Amino acid sequence: MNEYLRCGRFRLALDRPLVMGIVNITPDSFSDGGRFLDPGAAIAHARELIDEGADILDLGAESTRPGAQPVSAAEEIGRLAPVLDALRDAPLPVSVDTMKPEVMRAALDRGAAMINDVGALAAPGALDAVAASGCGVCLMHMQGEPRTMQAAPHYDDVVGEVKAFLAARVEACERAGIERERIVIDPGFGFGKTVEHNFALLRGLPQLAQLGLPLLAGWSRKSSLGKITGREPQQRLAASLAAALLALQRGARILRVHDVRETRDVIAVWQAAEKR
Ligand code: HH2
Repeated sequence: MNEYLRCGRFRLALDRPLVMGIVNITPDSFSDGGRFLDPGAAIAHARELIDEGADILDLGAESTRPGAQPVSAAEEIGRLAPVLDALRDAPLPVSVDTMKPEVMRAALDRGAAMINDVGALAAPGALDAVAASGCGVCLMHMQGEPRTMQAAPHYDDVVGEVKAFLAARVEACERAGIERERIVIDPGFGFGKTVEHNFALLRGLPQLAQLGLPLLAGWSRKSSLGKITGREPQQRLAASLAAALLALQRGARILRVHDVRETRDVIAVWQAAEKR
């Protein structure tokens, strides 16, 4: 694996796990919808996550929760723009969680250093939008699309299929001129997956790590954790931290989370145990 991840003007060392803090500028995200739709609230939350020790911020302006309704590119850009402008000189890379090439280009023009695409740059023009800049990119696996993905997810071999998909998308990136040192891969916990699929993928992280790229894990407050604990999204912190630790132990190198400070403590314990 590369020793660092290149995200625009940033180079993030990969010798210790990184925390990606989530800022959802949406009315309908599954765990914090509406809390940060106002730009001032989103900017304040972003600054709080930086103070808590985030290594990357991930701004999302369209919810991808199961059943979410799509948002237009103009609406997404309108939500992102004031927050990106306020974070232009932030001391860390700002990522934008979007599937739309138009939004990617607008975000990169406004200083975003990374694109996080739950569609793995499959939309026409997405590979080119990312290739044209020096930004980092997260390629995530999803079966289906958010509106319907949890209806009846099916795999014969979930780990093998997700691994083959990610390998193919990495190859497509490289063909388009996106260097490996800019790429992160993510199995997409909760995206067209049952509870069993998600835990099979958690156990299978070492196989995905064989692709030789940094692995991102996004378990924070997800519904599989709700199903096994019986808790609502706001009460899933302990379960999220347990999942984060299990993901670290199996090779995840970037944790995408709502609760940055608490996740940093998990990493500190893991590092002490691993002597890293
Ligand atoms: N999960 C969510 C959104 N984006 N991106 C990556 N790479 N990996 C993930 O696991 C992932 C993601 C869903 O979480 P959240 O942003 O909190 O919710 P919503 O999509 O409802 O805004």
